[in-house]
Amino acid sequence: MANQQNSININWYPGHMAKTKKQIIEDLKLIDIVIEILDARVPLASQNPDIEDVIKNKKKIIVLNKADLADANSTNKWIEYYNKEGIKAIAVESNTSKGIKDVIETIKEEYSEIKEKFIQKGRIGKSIRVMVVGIPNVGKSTFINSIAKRNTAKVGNKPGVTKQKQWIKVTNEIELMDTPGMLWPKFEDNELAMHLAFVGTIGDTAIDKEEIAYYLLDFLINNYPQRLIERFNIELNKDNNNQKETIEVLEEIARKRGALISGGNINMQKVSDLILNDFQSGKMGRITIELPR
Ligand SMILES: Nc1nc2c(ncn2[C@@H]2O[C@H](COP(=O)(O)OP(=O)(O)OP(=O)(O)O)[C@@H](O)[C@H]2O)c(=O)[nH]1
Ligand SMILES: [Mg+2]
Repeated sequence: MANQQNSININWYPGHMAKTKKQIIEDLKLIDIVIEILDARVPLASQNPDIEDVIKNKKKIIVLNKADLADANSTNKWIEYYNKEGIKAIAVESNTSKGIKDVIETIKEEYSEIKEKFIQKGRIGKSIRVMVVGIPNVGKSTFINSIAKRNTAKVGNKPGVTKQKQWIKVTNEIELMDTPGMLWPKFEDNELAMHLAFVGTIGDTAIDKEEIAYYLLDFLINNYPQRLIERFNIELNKDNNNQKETIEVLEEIARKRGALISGGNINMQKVSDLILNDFQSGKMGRITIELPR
């Protein structure tokens, strides 16, 4: 599917990017454990490739957030995959706090492994200091509010805004830096960029909405056909039993939902919005776009 996406070229304000990266590196000096938040539906696309470089020798825990929107089987496959790599990963629904307790337990477990080093440095009795990092829109602020049990981080914080650093007590042993490290996704891979567009992280200013909806529909036809059949009450096969073209399925959805313009033609914008909104709000059920490679 990547061949038609050569036009994707997204510029995430490089000035901000360098500044924020520098700030994160500076803040990390105070940190024991980094929590990297990924979107459970797109763990590859939502991972910033620079992260390893930035967090260097810190202990890392992966939170697969928005697990309520992802396919539970796929999320388990991801957790196994990360465990094999020696990284703890936890499925979390930050908006309902599901999985937050497991995160707290994991922080304690991970810390017990590095404790010895701190005892040697004379830092015994101090709190475990944690920082949250992730690309925009993965749910960093929602996660921080959930683990801190209060609304401390603004949901929808603007990038690059320097705030006074503040430590939030999570438990008697754990403190969290309230400034989440905002990293930017990389778009060297057009397929991954398209996946971020599916989940709404790259808006339609960067990629044409109709193109996003078309590729999403194509993905769903090939990977979750039953969900489409049920959600839109459509057939994916023609009378001769051959599979319909993606555009034919799009047209059928448009007709079923009345996304038409005068003369009975398809209202492409309306049907594209409809498909994207249904997917992003979870109305098609729990769907994962990427599996471990
Ligand atoms: N369904 C679902 N939605 C979530 C979850 N966590 C966060 N969200 C939603 O995702 C959107 C982005 O959440 P934020 O917490 O603002 O994300 P962020 O990473 O802080 O975003 P930036 O500050 O822009 O980098 C919001 O609409 C949240 O309500 C989750 O676990 N499940
Ligand atoms: Mg935020």
